[in-house]
Amino acid sequence: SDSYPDLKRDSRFKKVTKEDVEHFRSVLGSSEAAILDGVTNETGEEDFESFNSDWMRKYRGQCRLVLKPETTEQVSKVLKYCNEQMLAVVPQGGNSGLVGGSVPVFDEIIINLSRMNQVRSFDDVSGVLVAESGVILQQADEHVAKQSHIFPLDLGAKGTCQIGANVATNAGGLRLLRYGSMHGNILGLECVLPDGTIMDDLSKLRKNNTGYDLKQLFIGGEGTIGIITAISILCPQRSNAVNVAYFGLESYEKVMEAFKEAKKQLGEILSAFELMDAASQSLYHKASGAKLPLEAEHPFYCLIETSGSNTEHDSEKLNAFLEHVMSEEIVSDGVMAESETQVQSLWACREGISEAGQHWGGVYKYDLSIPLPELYELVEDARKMFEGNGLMSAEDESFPVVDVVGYGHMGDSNLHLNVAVRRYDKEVEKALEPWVYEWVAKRQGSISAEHGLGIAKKAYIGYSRSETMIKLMKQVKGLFDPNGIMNPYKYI
Ligand code: FAD
Ligand code: 2HG
Ligand code: ZN
Repeated sequence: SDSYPDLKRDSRFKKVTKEDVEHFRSVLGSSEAAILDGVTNETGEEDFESFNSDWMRKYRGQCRLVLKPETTEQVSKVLKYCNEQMLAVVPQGGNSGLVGGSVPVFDEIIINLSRMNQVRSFDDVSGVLVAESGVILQQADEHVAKQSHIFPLDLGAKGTCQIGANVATNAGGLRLLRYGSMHGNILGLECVLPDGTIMDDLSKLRKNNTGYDLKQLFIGGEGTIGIITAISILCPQRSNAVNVAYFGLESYEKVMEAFKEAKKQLGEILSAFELMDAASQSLYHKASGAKLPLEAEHPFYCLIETSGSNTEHDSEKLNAFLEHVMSEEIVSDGVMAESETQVQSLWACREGISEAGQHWGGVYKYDLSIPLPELYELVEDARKMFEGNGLMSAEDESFPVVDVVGYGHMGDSNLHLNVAVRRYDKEVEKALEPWVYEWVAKRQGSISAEHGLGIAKKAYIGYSRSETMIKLMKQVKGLFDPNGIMNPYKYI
């Protein structure tokens, strides 16, 4: 593949033939909704573009066959055949992943889950939702909202990403601080193994200590050991009192103090604590044209959300907190949303940064776990590095890097470092990698907090996992997928 000069197609994998396509038609039917076929007919490259190319337009495969099963049985038949025929596959959800994991590297068959989009059941007493993998995150949330519940995950790509893929990536998002990770909220999974076996573990139980918890291997497995076809997930009660505030602060030390105070004073109602630096807000402003909430510029901003069951009780707490952080000069300025529209526009200042990153042409994205006291130093060090090596200029277009921005899920010690560039550039890549990973490893952080490894970070897993751990992972991979057909060339 042109995109991957260092990789070679694995010759053990068969190339898709006419007979294979015939077989898939016999399983899935011949409708265009079920099969996008460029093997036996003239379907043009452009029809494959949205499947072959990732959200950042950074990774591109050359698949000529997209299969869209509608049932678990179909997934099972398709995988069993692929496994017998040595046809490599890539599971694909909404294709919003940020590490190149959801697109093929060469000619792997894409198994796209978007047609498996039925809610199977929702119980408003226990809060357990059972739904198929292809349900869009936002639709899952709207479904349970009708019965006063909330999906325990929220992220900027909610309009396109799918819940099965959210599990496959162990997505973190904006409210992990409150609701915890997929590893805790998933009660059961239905998965199809490469040999076609349907692993029906769609438990609705909160507690079930009966041996190894195998479903956990699929959570964050990034489609390398099987395909998740349905999930069972615990949805909490939806809070009827939601407040959002946006603050400007003078230093990162003050942000840490504000976080401490928020935990102390808002405790059980705190549902998000997000960090944005000045550069991230100015980039968001430039890219979207939206007005920023505060008049003056501050070096840092944070967004705090509270969700509780009693409006009066929450307001009292929030007011006490605001008074405290203002009078102690922990925050310099702030606004509180007074309508649903304002809630949305404050959140947009945070959620919109990811897309704004590409405003100048391209972006290098790093998603890191770093101990809180050192979290922002990485952004400062990256800026110094680019100033020192002469690769960065805000004005001069002959320099590749425009700006370095930092933001993220402060409440989870998760920094997003985005390097906005005018074009993708080898010099910039050489300066950043492995520099970023070494920086993070030195502080016992993680080189991927929530986006996964995919292909983007595959060479760097050793910065966060020991040789023993990697060896065990490879053994697990070999056990579930002895032929290696599941999402090959990626991290494992
Ligand atoms: P895809 O991108 O299609 O797939 C992701 C991976 O999962 C691939 O490796 C794929 O092979 C595998 N996969 C997909 N479906 C299945 C399945 N059914 N079974 C097995 N494997 C499967 N991520 C966060 O964690 N937190 C955030 O806050 C966040 N915000 C984002 C904001 C924006 C604007 C964007 C573009 C992305 C963001 N992401 C975030 C990353 C991304 O949205 C998540 O990783 C999401 O979970 C991917 O869902 P998807 O349906 O797009 O999956
Ligand atoms: C977010 O929190 C996402 O906005 C995306 O995880 C981060 O684009 C990024 O780097
Ligand atoms: Zn994030």
